[in-house]
Amino acid sequence: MDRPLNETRSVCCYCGTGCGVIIQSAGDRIVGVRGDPDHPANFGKLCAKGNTLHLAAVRTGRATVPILRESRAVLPAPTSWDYALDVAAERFAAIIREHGPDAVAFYVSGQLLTEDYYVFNKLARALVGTNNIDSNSRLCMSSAVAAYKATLGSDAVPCCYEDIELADLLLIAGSNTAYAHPIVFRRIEAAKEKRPDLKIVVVDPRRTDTAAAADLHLALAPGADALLYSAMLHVLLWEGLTDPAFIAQHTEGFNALRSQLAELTPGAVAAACGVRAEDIVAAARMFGQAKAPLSFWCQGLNQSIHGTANGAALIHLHLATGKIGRPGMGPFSLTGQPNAMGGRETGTMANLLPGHRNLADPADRAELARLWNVPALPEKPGKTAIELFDALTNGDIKAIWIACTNPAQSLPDLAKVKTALTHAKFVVVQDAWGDTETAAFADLLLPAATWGEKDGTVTNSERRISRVRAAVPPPGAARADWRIARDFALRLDEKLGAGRTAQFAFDSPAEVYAEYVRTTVGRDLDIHELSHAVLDARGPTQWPTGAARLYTDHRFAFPDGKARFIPIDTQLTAETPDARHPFRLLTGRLRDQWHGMSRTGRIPRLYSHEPEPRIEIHPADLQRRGWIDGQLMRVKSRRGEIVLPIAASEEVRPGQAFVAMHWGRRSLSHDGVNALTIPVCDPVSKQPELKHAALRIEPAVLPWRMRVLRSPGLSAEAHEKVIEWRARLAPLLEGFDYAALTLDGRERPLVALRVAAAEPLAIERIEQIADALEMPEGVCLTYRDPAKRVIKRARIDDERLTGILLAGEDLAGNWLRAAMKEGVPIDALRRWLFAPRAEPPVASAAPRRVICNCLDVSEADIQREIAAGADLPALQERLKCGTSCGACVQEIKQLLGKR
Ligand SMILES: Nc1nc2c(c(=O)[nH]1)N[C@H]1C(S)=C(S)[C@@H](COP(=O)(O)OP(=O)(O)OC[C@H]3O[C@@H](n4cnc5c(=O)[nH]c(N)nc54)[C@H](O)[C@@H]3O)O[C@H]1N2
Ligand SMILES: Nc1nc2c(c(=O)[nH]1)N[C@H]1C(S)=C(S)[C@@H](COP(=O)(O)OP(=O)(O)OC[C@H]3O[C@@H](n4cnc5c(=O)[nH]c(N)nc54)[C@H](O)[C@@H]3O)O[C@H]1N2
Ligand code: SF4
Ligand SMILES: [Mo]
Repeated sequence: MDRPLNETRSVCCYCGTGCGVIIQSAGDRIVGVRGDPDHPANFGKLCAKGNTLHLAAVRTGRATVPILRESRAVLPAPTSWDYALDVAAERFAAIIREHGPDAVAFYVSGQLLTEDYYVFNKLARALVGTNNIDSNSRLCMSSAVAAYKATLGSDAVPCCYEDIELADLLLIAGSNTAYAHPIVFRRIEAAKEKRPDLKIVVVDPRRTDTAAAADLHLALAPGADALLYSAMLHVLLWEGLTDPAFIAQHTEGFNALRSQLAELTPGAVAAACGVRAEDIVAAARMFGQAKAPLSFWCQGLNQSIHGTANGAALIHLHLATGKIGRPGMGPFSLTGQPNAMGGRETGTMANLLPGHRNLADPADRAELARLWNVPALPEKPGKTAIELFDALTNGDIKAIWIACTNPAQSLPDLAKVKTALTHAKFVVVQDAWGDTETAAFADLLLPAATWGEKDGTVTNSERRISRVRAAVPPPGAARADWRIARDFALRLDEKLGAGRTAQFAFDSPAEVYAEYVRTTVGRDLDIHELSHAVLDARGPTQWPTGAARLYTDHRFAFPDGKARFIPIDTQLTAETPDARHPFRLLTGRLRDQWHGMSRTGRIPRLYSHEPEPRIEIHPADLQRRGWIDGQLMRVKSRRGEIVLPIAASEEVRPGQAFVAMHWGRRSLSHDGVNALTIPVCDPVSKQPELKHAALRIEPAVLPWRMRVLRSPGLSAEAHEKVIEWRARLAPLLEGFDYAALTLDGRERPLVALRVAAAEPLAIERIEQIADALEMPEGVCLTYRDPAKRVIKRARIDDERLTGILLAGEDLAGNWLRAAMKEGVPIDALRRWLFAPRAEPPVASAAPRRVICNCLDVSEADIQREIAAGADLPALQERLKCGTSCGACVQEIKQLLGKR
């Protein structure tokens, strides 16, 4: 009998949009999710990632017990929490005693809850006595933090989502909102539809879905943002579109900047910016003439060697025109992770302290020491992410505690990161999943509870604090992050004899929160009257309590109340392409995948929009060099080399190459794009330039091919089964010249492996893969051609094809994949199974690219209706595509545009 459904209000654990969700559970299982109609971030809408959250509630791959590797000579083995935490405390205490507190470090994450952050932060500073606590927000928001602090005096987003409806110009800079903040983008689309005179300017080197929706797209040269916005400001000045009274009354530093701007005319910078001078002038006029300009920015600006200047140059436009602090206007940094904001508020970065305090400020340190009831807090600056991993390599830091982030996939120059993790004396990894790239380096792997199992709070991009609630208990022995940090603190305190037990006497996340809010008293983010109970009663609330917008009186957060203009760095990128490395790499996100894919990578349907890893290059570059679509390429930077199939794309310009950040060691035989990226940072924000590098691209000669597909067909356990197969295959990718492991399908999910090699694979390796997929020779149809070294094998269950292995010749791979996903009866396929034919023998088996993921509508279906004369409403009526989350509407419009 079906158990009744419980419904629990919580928040989506992906992007900083912060959509409210309602989790549906039966017993201890999460079975569904829907948008929370009452949540002001999304009013019930969810994107494809949010809509499928419940499908990640699988067991395979979850970390469920602590796993300890007693020494590097022995294999890791399961252990108890008591023993695990004891060993961890002993190892940390020994290192602290011998080498001092700065010999250990904590590397945490924008995906932790506020309560988790607070305990980790207190543990590092008030117990260990080190400021070596940094967060993956260093890779993400730290340039935005630095830009806000340098210009407005505090790290506070002054705007709110409602401003989208009130703005008359949207300047979207270095943000692919359509993919990365889909529900914000829905709101932008709705505003534009309602008020077609709302102008949209997008600044992005690539013609993204976001750029395609713009009135003006400035496809700027990578790294040229600070230059571009400064040239726009030059035009504003020249054309009298600034507000001199506002500048005089409410700002400092304009005269110094003005002399720098004098030379930055549109004509002088157009070539470096890669855009026409007229377009710079047009964008400036649109900004200057707008009554309410609203600027969004994200990683295209932040992940740069001058990310701080990029953000500041954008904020300057608002300050020089006085267009800030009123409805519909202002500089709005979109937060990446669900609680990067909470990390900033609780001061969980090397240079910050809780309650928007600064480590460098002695008064701030003293005040916090008082609140924490400790004599003093450490003064020496802590190491930021990149520095921290360098210090592991050179031995300055010997032990690291990594929580809720996967640095062996997400940091730049991974060869270096892996050396660092190997050099470290003791690596603790606290993760919800046990099979991440970083977990492979763990001496101690601690199983963490995750979305749907945790209780606490998060803050979204518009400073809105929401309650996160548990719907089910965590699996096995997994525990909430705040609790793991607390339990470790108590044990470490014992080993160090520090006498700080009272400081960690929290019994619930509500208690942690109660203490945290006391650190905000009198600060710009004062929320001292909030508590879990108050938030439960009031619902999602903005800080400072209830304020929709900041700086409405035009008093900024510097002591004199005046905002600042700062000097602008106009270098483009750390690395400039040259004859040896002529291509410019750009990196970024896909619509339906999240970071290292530890969650989305287990959901077959989320692969359908971008089925496989690839490097996108402009068709003109392919033509010029005689490369063909799909060909495997060696992609090299000064730091590493990877192999990827090439894909022609008009989204990039000639000379550019785009690779998504998501594909790592569990999807590929190599580390993915961060094998190539450069660990050079912005000098102020210390954020690395993850977006850019110079590349060399050349054909990879790997003529031997293998394709393996396996599906459990239709069954209740089908999903769990494919991810189990995927988990068995992932460790086997190591050592292939090229291998890509992906999922696909919906009702009939499948796992797909593609291999390319210089030489035919040894038969034992082929058998190893077949065994992992339960396809040994005995249960399969087999075909062999020893002369050509071809082996083919098919598994058939219930009159359907459930497995196929094509080694040595894989022409039929595509249509067999389609046939398998659709469950085409084997009789229609049998005589073609082992035939080398690229075309499907049956019509329904054509490869299918899905555009609308919610309602499973393919590009072919849409093209067919378009050919029959359908417009957007007709498509939505007939196929229902784009009527659920709406993320594909932009792409459908592009297909309509090509008609
Ligand atoms: N689907 C999905 N959504 C996500 C995430 C995810 O993994 N998947 N992650 C979340 C997180 S943590 C973050 S930080 C955000 C990131 O959100 P975004 O920053 O919007 O996403 P990205 O694709 O990383 O980069 C945005 C754009 O910057 C452009 N760009 C590259 N170089 C430059 C440049 O020099 N100047 C300008 N102006 N633009 C440039 C790229 O072409 C890209 O289109 O997304 C969040 N949302
Ligand atoms: N080339 C390139 N590299 C990039 C970027 C880029 O644009 N280009 N973007 C950068 C940016 S902006 C970001 S934010 C980073 C993201 O990089 P990461 O932080 O490495 O990304 P995730 O894969 O989200 O890692 C989160 C980890 O936490 C685990 N986890 C999930 N929920 C929980 C939980 O509740 N508790 C615990 N303890 N663990 C949990 C997940 O399994 C996963 O392993 O990548 C950066 N790297
Ligand atoms: S936009 Fe999508 S990924 Fe972001 S919070 Fe909302 S549902 Fe989650
Ligand atoms: Mo991020």
